[in-house]
Amino acid sequence: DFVINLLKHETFLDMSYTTKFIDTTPELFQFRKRRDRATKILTYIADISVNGHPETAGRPEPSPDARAPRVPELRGPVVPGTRDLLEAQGPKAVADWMRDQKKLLITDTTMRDGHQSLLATRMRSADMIAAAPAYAANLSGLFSVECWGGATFDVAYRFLQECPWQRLRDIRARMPNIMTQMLLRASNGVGYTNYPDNVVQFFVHQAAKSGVDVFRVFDSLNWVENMRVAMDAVVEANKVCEGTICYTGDILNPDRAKYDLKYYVGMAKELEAAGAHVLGLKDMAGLLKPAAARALIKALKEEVGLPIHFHTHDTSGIAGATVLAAADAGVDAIDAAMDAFSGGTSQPCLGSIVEAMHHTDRDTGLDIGAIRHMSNYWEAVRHQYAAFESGLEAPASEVYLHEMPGGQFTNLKAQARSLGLEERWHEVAQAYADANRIFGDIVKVTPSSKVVGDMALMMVAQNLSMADVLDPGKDMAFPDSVIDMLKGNLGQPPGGWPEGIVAKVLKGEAPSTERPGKKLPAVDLEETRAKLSAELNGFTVDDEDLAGYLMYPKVFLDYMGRHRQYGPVRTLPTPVFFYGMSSGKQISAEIDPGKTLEIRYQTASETDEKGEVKVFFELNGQPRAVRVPNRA
Ligand code: BTN
Ligand code: 3PY
Ligand code: ZN
Repeated sequence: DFVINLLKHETFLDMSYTTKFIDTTPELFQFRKRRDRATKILTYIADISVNGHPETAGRPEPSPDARAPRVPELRGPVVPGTRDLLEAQGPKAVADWMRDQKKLLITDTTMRDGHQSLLATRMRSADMIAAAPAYAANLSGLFSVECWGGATFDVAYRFLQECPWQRLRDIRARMPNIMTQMLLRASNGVGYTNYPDNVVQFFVHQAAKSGVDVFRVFDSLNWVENMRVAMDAVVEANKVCEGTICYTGDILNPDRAKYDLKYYVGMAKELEAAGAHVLGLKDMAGLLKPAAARALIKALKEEVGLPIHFHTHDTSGIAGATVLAAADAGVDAIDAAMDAFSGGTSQPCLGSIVEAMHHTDRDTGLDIGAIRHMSNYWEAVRHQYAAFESGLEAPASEVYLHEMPGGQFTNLKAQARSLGLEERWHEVAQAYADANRIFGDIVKVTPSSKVVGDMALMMVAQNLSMADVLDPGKDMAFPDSVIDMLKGNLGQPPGGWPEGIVAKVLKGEAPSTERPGKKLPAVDLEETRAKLSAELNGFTVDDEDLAGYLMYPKVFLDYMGRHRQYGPVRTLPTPVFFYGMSSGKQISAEIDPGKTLEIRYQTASETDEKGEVKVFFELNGQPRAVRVPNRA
């Protein structure tokens, strides 16, 4: 056993071991605890089959006779697409091409914002990777496929027990002709707080290397100063830098003059000067109304030289009209989700937009049949995630009151539920609007939206009005996120923070008005890697792991711990991952290219005196049994 452990150890394999290796590598002696990956996966299946998955407990189940997802047939060879243009001629050529051609270009958001906004970000990599070849073969005319970043990064580690980087590499490899796209929160990376500049640079560099082509970079307060580090890193990597405006307020409403047409044109010019290849217009809550879109896109087209890429959410039910108005006004590209993942808090319907443009001068050129087939696949995939449906049943004009981003809506609702405030949801919506005004009317998008949400929940839970919160004589404890934001740690909003609330929350302490990254010391990457490796008993920490750890230290370590116990569970089919197996069921799991486990669930014993259940499988035709505790 010792020799086998030694020979298989990565340090040994890459010849980097020293004579101290045996002393410094205690896991070489852990023969009993080390189990092969097949046993780990069987243990996971057994555990879930006996105890259920904690994330789906008490939630609606998929219908037992739901159709299994079937990936559409490939309609022909993979022909060159936007990725080929980027690879051959670089990001400026992509931007020129966008402007020079007439089609309405489309980004498919199903694999990122679609499930982030409808299913609490719970879509697993396997369901995306399976679809990638059909995208490459049947939908090569898409501008890009948004499949990474935003909340998907930490949810992958935290709840899905899988590596987000591997997801990216796998999609990239199977979809070589279409640009991949990610959402990057500028200095907040894919996290909720500002990171040191060198961490942001390291992360962007690695994302580009692992397969991201288009980086949509935004700042949660629209502070361009705080976007430069991330934008520069994208430009440096020779990838498409989509410098992005977050849209809030209403340019047609004189009472919301803070965010008027002039404000947005000014910010667009700053982004152009900062080196953006494409101008992103991110309407994360779906507040841009059709008439306003017409005016805004027209002004931006006139005043800025960059192609424009518009993103919105359909919470109000009229996002389709807004997209059509934007198309009419000359927007270059828009975001939409495949039909089965569209509508509500998600993006508007991709197939319907393609149909609306058909036979017009902005025909998308996409094959509606291919879209239908792809959407049929996504429809069956969505059924498997019934546990994560939010239950928003109808369009809601209330979004113009609270202005919550589509990606936050369902989350905040769940948070409200867990605090026993579900019945008071409409009060939460009003409090969210009030909290926004308390902070001076800010852009609300991750992470600033989370701060506004925390404040709103506190107001409802403690029955505090806006006047109570603003009253300097009324003492109260504010959420940490509020204190942090008003200290200046997320940066500065246009016009700065209102003095009254800053004085009250910080109790006289002076806030910072500098760019947070300016005073955060650089992280020593190699020292961090070495410490992490030691903490993981000598595990070889590659750049992807290191970048993941730097974003989310605890989440990453917890993921690694579970990975040791359960193995590569990302290879399991989604129903098995969430619900386990039952007698007679058989599945395949490809744990390495060409190495497939054929797993058949036989039966489970009664719970024994130790409280354990013995679960019997057939693994590649051989009987295998594992014991798991019965926690049910
Ligand atoms: C998660 O933590 O939600 C995802 C990883 C899976 C954890 C497994 S599921 C079976 C066992 N029961 C638990 O409560 N945790 C582990
Ligand atoms: C994110 O940052 O995850 C978002 O989707 C913001 O809209
Ligand atoms: Zn969005």
